[in-house]
Amino acid sequence: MTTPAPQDDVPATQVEVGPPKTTAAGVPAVLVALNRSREQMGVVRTARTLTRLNQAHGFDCMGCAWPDPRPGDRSRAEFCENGAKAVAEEATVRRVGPDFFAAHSLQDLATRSDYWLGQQGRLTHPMVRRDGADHYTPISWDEAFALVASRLRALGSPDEAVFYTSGRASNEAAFVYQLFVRAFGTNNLPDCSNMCHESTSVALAETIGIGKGSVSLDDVHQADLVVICGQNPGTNHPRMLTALEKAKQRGARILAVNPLPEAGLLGFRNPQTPRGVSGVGTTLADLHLPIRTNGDLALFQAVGALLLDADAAGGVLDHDFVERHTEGFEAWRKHLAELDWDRVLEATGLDRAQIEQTAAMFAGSRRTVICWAMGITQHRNAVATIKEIVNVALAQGNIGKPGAGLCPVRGHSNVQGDRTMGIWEKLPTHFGDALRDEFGFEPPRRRGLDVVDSVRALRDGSAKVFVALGGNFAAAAPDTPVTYAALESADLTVHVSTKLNRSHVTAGRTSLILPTLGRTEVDLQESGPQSVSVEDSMSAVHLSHGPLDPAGPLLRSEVAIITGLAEATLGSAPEGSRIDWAAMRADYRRIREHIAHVVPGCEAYPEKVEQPGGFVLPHPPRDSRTFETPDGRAQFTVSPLDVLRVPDGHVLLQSLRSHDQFNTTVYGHDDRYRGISGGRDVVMVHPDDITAFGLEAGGLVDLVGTWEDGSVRVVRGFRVVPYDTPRGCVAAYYPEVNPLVPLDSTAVGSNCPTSKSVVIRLAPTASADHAAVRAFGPSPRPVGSDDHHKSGVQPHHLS
Ligand SMILES: Nc1nc2c(c(=O)[nH]1)N[C@H]1C(S)=C(S)[C@@H](COP(=O)(O)OP(=O)(O)OC[C@H]3O[C@@H](n4cnc5c(=O)[nH]c(N)nc54)[C@H](O)[C@@H]3O)O[C@H]1N2
Ligand SMILES: Nc1nc2c(c(=O)[nH]1)N[C@H]1C(S)=C(S)[C@@H](COP(=O)(O)OP(=O)(O)OC[C@H]3O[C@@H](n4cnc5c(=O)[nH]c(N)nc54)[C@H](O)[C@@H]3O)O[C@H]1N2
Ligand SMILES: [Mo]
Repeated sequence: MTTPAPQDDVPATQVEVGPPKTTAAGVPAVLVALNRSREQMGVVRTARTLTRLNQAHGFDCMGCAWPDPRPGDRSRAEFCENGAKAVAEEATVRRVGPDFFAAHSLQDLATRSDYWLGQQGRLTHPMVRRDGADHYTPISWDEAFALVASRLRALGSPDEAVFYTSGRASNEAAFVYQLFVRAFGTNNLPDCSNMCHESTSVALAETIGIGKGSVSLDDVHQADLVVICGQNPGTNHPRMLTALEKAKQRGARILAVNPLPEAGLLGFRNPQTPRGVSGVGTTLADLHLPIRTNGDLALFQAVGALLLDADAAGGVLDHDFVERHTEGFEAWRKHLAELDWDRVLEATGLDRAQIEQTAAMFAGSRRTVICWAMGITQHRNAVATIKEIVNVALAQGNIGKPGAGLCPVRGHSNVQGDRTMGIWEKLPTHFGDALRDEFGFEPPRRRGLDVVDSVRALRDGSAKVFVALGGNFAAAAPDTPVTYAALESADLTVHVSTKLNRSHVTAGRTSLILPTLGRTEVDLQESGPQSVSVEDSMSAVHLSHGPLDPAGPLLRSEVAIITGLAEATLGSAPEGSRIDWAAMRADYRRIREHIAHVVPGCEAYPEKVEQPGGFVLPHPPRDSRTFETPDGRAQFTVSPLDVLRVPDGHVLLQSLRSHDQFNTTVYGHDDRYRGISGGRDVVMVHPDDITAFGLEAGGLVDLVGTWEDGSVRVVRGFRVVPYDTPRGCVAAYYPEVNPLVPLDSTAVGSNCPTSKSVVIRLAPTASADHAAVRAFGPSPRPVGSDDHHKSGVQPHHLS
């Protein structure tokens, strides 16, 4: 049976709406950060923690993957409001131990909101839910390891187990995890990347021969033009604003491509400069294109076409680069010569003048950096869109030179490192060979399951065990009721976690919670305190050392837990192999030595990573304009232009992050920059659409998703907020609307769920008839949450 719907326990406050902000950060950001830190940690712990955040001898922020400046260039407070919140969540003094689980049955926990679960504090004891029991009860580490081992060994095939990773895991943890999983015999290594930048990895590998961005922080500072597409840096990568401010002060122009006028794109008050503190901000975007959701493929084709036209007079494209380093230019040129402008305007919702102005900005720049994030990657046409971005960059030679390049901005602080370390359902041949040579076993070569395929396999019973190294699979994955049911049908679920979350209460028949150290904590092993290494969005790798005492005496590090599971499952030295789990656990340098032998670009890894500030991994296009594609050239590609049309009466929903959350961890109920506070069950709609659909600002609506196979999905009781979003495009928060994202709706080529383009309609909530709505399927929306939302939405004017 599927877990009942969680109750939304937001206090009975009203959702309040004020004008959205036009600048990000400033002093309020610092105050919010310090208050949140003091609430969770107290004054002393706050000081100890925040002064070590992102410093050369401190720990790496577990917030986003934006890079740190070089050691000498760092400020004394090298963190942001949201980094401080992330730290406070982990370094909190609140605790969840056996008493807590004795007091709360699974049934009870399942009715709590994600916010409530997260606010209970750090997990302190290994806990087990025995076959079908009502409660989690304590279990010893040895018994927990033995239990997992016996279930894994009893499977008909190693492919009946799935091993998920979230992007906070360190390089050392990720490396031993993939080693364990492959020594066990499967490549079922789905990770959060599959829902995040997978489209980027696929598109870039195909076109430039490596799935990572090609810029350094200096390149951003030195650019003539920085383009920011489908990204909300003010909330999700606040330290990026400092880099943008620097670029701006050197004369760069900034182009923001986003359906929403996000505060962090428009302006920035740097709280670390006297100017910013006194309220003087830097205007960031010179041009904001309020693009229709999903219109970016068309936009970049149009920009390409205009650049080709303008180049007729010479000087716009870099023909020398194109000739020396690329393939496919002619086909691309021919394709764009036939561009259908009517469809471009329909897809983008922009007018031709706006697109011409955009193309002129590209044409006038010798050094362009193009940044993107989830607004680009989570669409059906995401891979094609990113390839089109690459076309435009290649045509102007904007790769492998100072001040220019491709800049996918990663999410989780070590998501890029985890992939470098081999967390991937597709094992590259050279990586498999290197594992074999280093450790003396033959790894499986079959392709494993990604996130979407893992949900299917669990749902269909072909996978029976689910292990997660961090993250919150239940809440992060699409099609919530399907995902819940998939996890609950597993024979065993195992979660290596720091905090309680939805995945623990959508438990398999037997379920384990294994509490682990976070990055803020001292990790003491046999050889002494350990550090771990992480890779940021710009391929810089460095060490991180936690300063705080662990949240409890029983906690174990991720490396200790994984090696413990591996020993119990495979024996201390798996037959015929040269794997020494105990030695790696005792001294993580041993893991780094293996990394040096196995992972490309990591020669002399232990030494290089110990240098102050670490080192930067090789990136052939960035370093030497070398493209490791089959023909050794960067590839222009041709993608058909597509227009996402929605049926009459429908709108396109994007699911995004509020300013007060980290993915599925909800910090609070305020989205300060967007002027929305007191609740998260809101849907942002253009005022004319509110009128056109006969709705009321502040009224309650159900979001009803319709998918091409005829299935219908519903979440209920969302408050309508008038917002400056393009007509026909609405926005609501993730994970609340994940039930609307169909499991089968994924990006072509990357299988990334289409979380930014979901076709829905808005239906006024019929307060009486909950049963009828719920008949569409188990919805995780609370029944009766309507009373939490009194009216009180004041429409605000569009800028
Ligand atoms: N504080 C905080 N920091 C975080 C996170 C967090 O939750 N909280 N999450 C981390 C993770 S894992 C990630 S992946 C990143 C996410 O960072 P972002 O990608 O910035 O996150 P989203 O909130 O999903 O925002 C997507 C942006 O894309 C825009 N958008 C939506 N659809 C389209 C479209 O079709 N075209 C264009 N051009 N724009 C579009 C939206 O309006 C929004 O501004 O942040 C990381 N950092
Ligand atoms: N609709 C919709 N769905 C989305 C998205 C979207 O934009 N819209 N975004 C997608 C994206 S970009 C991503 S990255 C995924 C995120 O998916 P996940 O990475 O799976 O989710 P998180 O919310 O980041 O995971 C939070 C949990 O991680 C655990 N944790 C925190 N720190 C540590 C640690 O140091 N070690 C361990 N072992 N555990 C730790 C805590 O228990 C916490 O509850 O969601 C995806 N889902
Ligand atoms: Mo992400």
